[in-house]
Amino acid sequence: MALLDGKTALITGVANRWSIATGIARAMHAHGARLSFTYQGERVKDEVEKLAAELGGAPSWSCDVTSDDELRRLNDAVARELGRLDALVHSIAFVNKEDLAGKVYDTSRSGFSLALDISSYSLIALVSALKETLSDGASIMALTYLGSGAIVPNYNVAGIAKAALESIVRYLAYDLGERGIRVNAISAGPIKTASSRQVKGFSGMVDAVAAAAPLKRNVTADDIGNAAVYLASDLSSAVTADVHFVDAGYHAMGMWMNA
Ligand code: 0WD
Repeated sequence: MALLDGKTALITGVANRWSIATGIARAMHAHGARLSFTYQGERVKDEVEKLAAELGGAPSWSCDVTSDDELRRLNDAVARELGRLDALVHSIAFVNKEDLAGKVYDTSRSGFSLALDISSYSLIALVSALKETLSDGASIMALTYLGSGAIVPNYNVAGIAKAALESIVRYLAYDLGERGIRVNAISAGPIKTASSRQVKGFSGMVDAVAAAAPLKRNVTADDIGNAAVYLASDLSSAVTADVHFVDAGYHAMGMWMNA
């Protein structure tokens, strides 16, 4: 069943084929959505254009979320090419590598600002730029992680940025609710990607989740893609301001034993 027939979607944060955004794009395409992409500069342009060509010849545009000019141009391009936007996927984060190890109290002022600008404020910036092009009833989703509300060693300022992001999701859901626009977060379990590998000890986190989670496995970008289809579709028509865990149930564990 194609759940997204007739819907348009803009997907941010594809860096390569392992990106969570790539799994989301594939699932949305399989469900009939008309896709479009942004990429962060020339470094990832080719990868994104290759994926866009595979998924229905989707248009893609350069958009560094720290640039208000690029965000403005993005809205013009989306309005011109797609007319209106029914789904927006925020799958962007950045933290200096030295801030993904050691002590949070060693985080520099500039490292903190950069992390929160790119990983949290960017959702506000994107929504602000695209608000006229988002259709009434559209669905917005952002990728988050358990480290927002609980201590995950070495996740550090990335967790602080995710706490801000989840709060932004709730306030945007309130602001946009009068237009029937829904805003949610997907809290994904750990997946090996270019970004996550920057977290010190990440492989150990992946192994710990598979051992402890109720489903006894890790999640994949395809698992996240399926949840994203649900959130973009009319099946989730009354779901907003929520953090939806797609982590094989790991978030619900209070204690586990090796027995
Ligand atoms: O375990 C994981 N991989 C999890 C990731 C668990 C739970 C949540 N997440 C989140 C991340 O925090 C992020 O919000 O999912 C989102 C996507 O992350 P990903 O798929 O794990 O990582 P990756 O494939 O690296 O994509 C993130 C991309 C960047 O990739 P690179 O590797 O090039 O830094 O975010 C984009 C960029 O493409 N990005 C930007 N886009 C626009 N403007 C910017 C920017 N300034 N900075 C980074």
